[in-house]
Amino acid sequence: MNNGDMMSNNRILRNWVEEMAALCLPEKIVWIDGSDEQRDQLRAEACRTGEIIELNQEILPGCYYHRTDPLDVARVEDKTFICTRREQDAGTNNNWKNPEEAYMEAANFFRGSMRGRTMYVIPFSMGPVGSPFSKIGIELTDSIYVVLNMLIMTRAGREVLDVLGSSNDFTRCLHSKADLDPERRRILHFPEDNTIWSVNSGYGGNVLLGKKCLSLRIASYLAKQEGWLAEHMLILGIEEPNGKIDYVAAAFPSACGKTNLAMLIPPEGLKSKGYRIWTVGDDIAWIRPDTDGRLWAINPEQGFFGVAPGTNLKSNPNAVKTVQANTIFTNVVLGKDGTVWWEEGDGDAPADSEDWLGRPWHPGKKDDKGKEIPGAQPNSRFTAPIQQCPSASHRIGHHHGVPISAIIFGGRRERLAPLVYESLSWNHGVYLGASMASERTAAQYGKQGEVRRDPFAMLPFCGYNMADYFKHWIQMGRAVKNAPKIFHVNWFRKDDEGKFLWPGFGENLRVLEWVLQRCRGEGKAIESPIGYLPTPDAFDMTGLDLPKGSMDQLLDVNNNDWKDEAMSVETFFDSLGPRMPWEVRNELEALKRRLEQAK
Ligand code: GTP
Ligand code: SPV
Ligand code: MN
Repeated sequence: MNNGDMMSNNRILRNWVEEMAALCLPEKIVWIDGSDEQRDQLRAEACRTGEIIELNQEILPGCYYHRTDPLDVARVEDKTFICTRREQDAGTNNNWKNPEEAYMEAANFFRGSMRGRTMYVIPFSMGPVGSPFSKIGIELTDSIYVVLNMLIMTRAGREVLDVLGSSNDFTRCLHSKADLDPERRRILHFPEDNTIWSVNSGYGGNVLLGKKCLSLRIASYLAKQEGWLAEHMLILGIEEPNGKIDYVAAAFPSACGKTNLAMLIPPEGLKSKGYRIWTVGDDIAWIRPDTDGRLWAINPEQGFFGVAPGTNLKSNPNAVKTVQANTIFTNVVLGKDGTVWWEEGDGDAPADSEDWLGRPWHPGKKDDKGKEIPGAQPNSRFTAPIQQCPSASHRIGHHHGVPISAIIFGGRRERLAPLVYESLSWNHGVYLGASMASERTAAQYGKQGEVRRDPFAMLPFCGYNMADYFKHWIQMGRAVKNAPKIFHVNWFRKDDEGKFLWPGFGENLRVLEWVLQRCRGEGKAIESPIGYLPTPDAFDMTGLDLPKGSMDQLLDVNNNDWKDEAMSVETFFDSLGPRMPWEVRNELEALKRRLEQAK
């Protein structure tokens, strides 16, 4: 069976689907049309096979549950490759494979991998269908879970094929779960062929190929050539009492607060000023210079794939409201009553439940060594439509996106980085992005808590040489007349007892308020060696009492620590190879000089 005849007469597309089917040998091929009927059929079929579990439809209408393989719970950076003809084009930031060798090896893993299964053909648009900002991809997959997620995360179905017409301009995305063998797992990108191959995984970023693979790795490569930016950034609008909305874009590494900031609720003390927050995106921004000399951004996605643990009515009420319907929950606790739960969620865990591994579980359950067993996998997630978010912006579907007033970089730093500071210039702002670092979280494999450099939060996502990417950012600054100001934030600084100094979440609006003041040429600041720092009285603290001395600690810049930091940044820049742009090096030298002078 193949319903392709009814869907598209694009010969190039049809031939490619046939060719990939000849490799993977599915029993049948089904094209995804985007209809509710087809989605309902797929849900029913996946429930029959146990691929997903229907949740309590009275409490959670349209919601389903999925468990991944226990060894398949996050992106796999060591199995992710950029396959360019020349190794230096991938850069030291990427694992590299020769394209021919990569295709050949993976073809062995794909050969016959869909035997007895269905191959689904998902036509999807990243960005509003038909917008000049948007890109089309076609994902072939043997996973209904992937299809159902892609239907939430992207605009998928027949209308995308109508826009594609007979064109060759689409990203070829091939995915097979195969047998989920971690050793034979490969996430391969061929930017020179506009192609992605992913095999032996069934988890999020590895397999929802429109997300990190297309919208960041492939898109960043295209953006460099076409003169725009594909970034790991949230986009949010801040509406002021006078009705004016300013939009900011912010890059934080995985699991460092993008989803939370994107849908923050103004804290009590600031509410009376009449602020409203509008969510445009929580993970990815495509940014283009426009004729007005400003940068404009769209969110290419139309859903959230958000971290579940820690999401509750206090930390992120908008997220809690978003996931009440039409949501897929992955690797959380499953109650016998068909509800879900996760660590630091709302209320008590269901008394009778199973953990993410399917074992009987109750809160406080301990292992042999007396250690508490978490019920939800730390990187467990929800997939939910952005339109269900109470703060969803009415501009999400706009073909032209929103104008960006400020760009913010940030990371998870227990020490060193102050709550917020402002760059001295665009190039200095590029330096702030280039020198970003953060403590590792559950979204990555590897030792958690360890500080690693993660420039622009793009280390795992830049589809080409990072040094060339820095240069591209420098050039973008020259290309726009009214470039946004660039800031750095750190919500995660701790005191000597290891407690967070800043309450974070909704309170972060106080910092954003200062950021916007600075963009208008207002806001109190002093010049420090690392950039403009707010004065301790610069924030509106109505309704928030910080312990005495906290603000000083939050804004402290320790010269010796920063000198060490500069040395560590230098080592990192050296590791990126000979293409490091002189402008970024220059910013590092200037920082060292300023630190020296300040003593
Ligand atoms: P990805 O989806 O992996 O790209 O992550 P993300 O950047 O969207 O991270 P998310 O907003 O899901 O936050 C991840 C974790 O950071 C959660 O455990 C949050 O509770 C925590 N977090 C978010 N914002 C803050 C904050 O302002 N302060 C503190 N202390 N923790 C925060
Ligand atoms: C991230 O890790 O930055 C995510 C989750 O947003 S995933 O889609 O799995 O990459
Ligand atoms: Mn992310």
